[in-house]
Amino acid sequence: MSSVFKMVLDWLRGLLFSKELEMTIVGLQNSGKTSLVNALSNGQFSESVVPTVGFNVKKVTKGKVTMRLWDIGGQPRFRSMWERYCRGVNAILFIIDSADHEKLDSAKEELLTLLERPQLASIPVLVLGNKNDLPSALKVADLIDRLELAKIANREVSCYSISCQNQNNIDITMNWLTKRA
Ligand SMILES: Nc1nc2c(ncn2[C@@H]2O[C@H](COP(=O)(O)OP(=O)(O)OP(=O)(O)O)[C@@H](O)[C@H]2O)c(=O)[nH]1
Ligand SMILES: [Mg+2]
Repeated sequence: MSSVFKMVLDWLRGLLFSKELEMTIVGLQNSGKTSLVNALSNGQFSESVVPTVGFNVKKVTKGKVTMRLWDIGGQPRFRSMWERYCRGVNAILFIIDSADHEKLDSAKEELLTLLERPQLASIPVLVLGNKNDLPSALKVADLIDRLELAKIANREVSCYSISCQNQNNIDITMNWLTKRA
């Protein structure tokens, strides 16, 4: 009897305290969006991830918080979908390959264009400079400068330097996400 009571209590507790969040991950192709989902969900890394066609969605639970992570393809043909999948979410994650200097301007342009969309006003944004295990990766302060993140007004913007390959700063990324609850 007491175990049934405990089950009911746990169920009620779950109903009262659990939170569900929706997050969308965007960024240019090859930046590491799918790798980030893997790093957050099971800590696994692969060098041969298949490029995302369309989108994937994965549920990740941390404590009382369940996050539904929308991982959208980054190739040009999928970018027109980004805005639609970012509407109404608790946070937008924008991933950048911080070691791919040639693509930084293009990444910045895509980020600013997305954030100009009125439908996405005031949604918090986390910019992640991925691949910091590579020697040519930009430091976080340089990334903030280069992307002119300080100029973004009227929304919360954070920026971390991470590596999905060696799990660097995946813990603080997870903390940032769960704090949206
Ligand atoms: N060195 C290094 N390579 C990484 C890291 N994260 C991802 N990669 C590699 O970068 C490549 C692209 O990773 P994906 O996760 O498929 O990138 P994506 O942003 O999902 O790409 P699309 O689905 O095409 O938009 C893969 O070869 C990964 O192994 C990292 O932290 N360090
Ligand atoms: Mg992908």
